[in-house]
Amino acid sequence: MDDGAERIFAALRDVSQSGAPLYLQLKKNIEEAVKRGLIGPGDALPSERDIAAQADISRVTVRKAVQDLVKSGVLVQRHGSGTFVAPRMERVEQSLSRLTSFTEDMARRGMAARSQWLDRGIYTASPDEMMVLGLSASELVSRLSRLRIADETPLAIERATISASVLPDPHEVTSSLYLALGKTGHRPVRAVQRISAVNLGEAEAQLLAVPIGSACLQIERISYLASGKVIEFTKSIYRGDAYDFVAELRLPGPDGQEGEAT
Ligand code: 16G
Repeated sequence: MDDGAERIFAALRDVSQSGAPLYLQLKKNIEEAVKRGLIGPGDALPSERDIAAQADISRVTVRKAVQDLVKSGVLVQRHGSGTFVAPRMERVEQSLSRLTSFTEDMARRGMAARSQWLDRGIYTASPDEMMVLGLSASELVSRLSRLRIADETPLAIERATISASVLPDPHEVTSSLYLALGKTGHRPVRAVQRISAVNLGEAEAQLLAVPIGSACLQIERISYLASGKVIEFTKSIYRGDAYDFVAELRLPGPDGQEGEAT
């Protein structure tokens, strides 16, 4: 047994029969072990069976404690490889002056970007989509909803809508929406972004692997072609503990126009 597992077991052994329900005691012990640094970010938790044997409690009790800790963001579960202490988030600094894609932003930072598809299909446009994209009631849209992941950490949920006349088959988008739009000459050249603060509900918190109610940034991006036509309407939720959006501000010139670059 390695050192890490030995230390964790030491912290788990004193789950006793007294007082609070056993799963709550185990949960508290694991939380304490993380807080005291006995197990650090990214460390693997021993298997359910080993914890149950060491603490002399049932596997159902262990599962309940672990599931609660996954829900509250202390632990993360990776299918097929086990349960780990949640990695400490390196904050991503994102400029608000460049129109880039998630894939490009992550590549620039040397991070591997991937997406988990939440929805991808053709729909009739909602009133909001009709208004923003300038469509009539009979027109269709391609909707693409993705959990955006960098280096295996979920960072954002993005729900993009593109007119179906521009993107008739949303399955043409594989890794990057902007790459797919660029192939048909529809990559946006300008965008307006609105950022507001919200607290996460249960479903979104689970997808982003953070506690329910966590602070996050809700972003609405409306992107334009050079012709001035709106091409993209995307509503996103970005993790508040992961992102800093940075804007450069300049003094206005004497005529109230934007100042010269220095
Ligand atoms: C960015 C954009 C999003 C765009 C996506 C395309 C924000 C808030 N959002 O994440 O509007 O759809 O990039 O990324 O910046 P992709 O080309 O990698 O699919």
